[in-house]
Amino acid sequence: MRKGIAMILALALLLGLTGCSGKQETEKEKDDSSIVVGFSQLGAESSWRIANTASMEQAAKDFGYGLMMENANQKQEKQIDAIRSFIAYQVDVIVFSPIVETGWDNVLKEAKQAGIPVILMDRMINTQDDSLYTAYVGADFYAEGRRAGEYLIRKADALEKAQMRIVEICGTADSTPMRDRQQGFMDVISQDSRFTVIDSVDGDFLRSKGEECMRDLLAKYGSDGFDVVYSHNDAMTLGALDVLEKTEGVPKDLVVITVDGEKDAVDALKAGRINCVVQCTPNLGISVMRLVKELTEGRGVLKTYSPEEGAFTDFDDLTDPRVEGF
Ligand code: GYE
Repeated sequence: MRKGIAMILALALLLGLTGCSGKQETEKEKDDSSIVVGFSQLGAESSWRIANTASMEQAAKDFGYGLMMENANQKQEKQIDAIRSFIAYQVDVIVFSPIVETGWDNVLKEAKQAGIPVILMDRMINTQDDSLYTAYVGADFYAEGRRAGEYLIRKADALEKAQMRIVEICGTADSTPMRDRQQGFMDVISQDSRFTVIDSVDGDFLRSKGEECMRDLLAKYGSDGFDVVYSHNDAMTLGALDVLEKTEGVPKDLVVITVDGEKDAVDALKAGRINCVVQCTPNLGISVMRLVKELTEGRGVLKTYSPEEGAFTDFDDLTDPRVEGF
């Protein structure tokens, strides 16, 4: 009899325990998987962007979060629509990569009224009201521009050039990386009388536009009309190189400076087709999801988070295995 009672108790305990731990597990799973992040990606214009999207998807998976992703194909209106749909869906956190800096206040006020925190990923916005976003995760583009300028000074010294004419192929107008990569670069080189930017053209971060810009620049200035190409991303640089390398009379020591660090650009650096690759990492997913976690757990977050970055140049030992692209 006592044995029977003991067995029943043991069984009850066992069931209770399994029941209990089973319940805890489902609750934990539900906790994570019930968090939904609305992510408005701006487009698919470059390898950088594609790697960035993949990083967000992977990180959401790793954290067990649901990811509602909308790709805006380079259209601000589409991003605004996506953000509105995330608000209607009552996602836990909105993440977006603003294609341009201006024009977000209204939709972000709606998000704020709905009590949904907003993380700006990759690019910044221009607003008088900083309370419209909770945090920014992305590169310090101004520092990237400065790195490009500092490289150029070192290169001009090494080549013993008295004058260098620069053409600049810019990223999307009114976007943070375009503005700050330009500003950082100018702040460094404008102190030095050897350098003149003879033209700045809009390449919209697209490879096809990079090609087009280079064709126009060559037509306008001739094949030996400039000494430096400073291009705001690898996609445009690779497009420009396609044209340059088919053109007769381009000086052998033309200096090519690019930003991002995708594999094709780093390979082109190793092959001597590019001189300097300023790095910009697309792998922001983990940092973003960490912030989502902190926010959904009610913890405060830092307003700005920028990853450590550097540059690969033709002054480096390019056989070092750490010299690799994404
Ligand atoms: O450099 C470019 C992309 O915003 C940092 O956008 C990003 C830029 C990147 O299209 O390749």
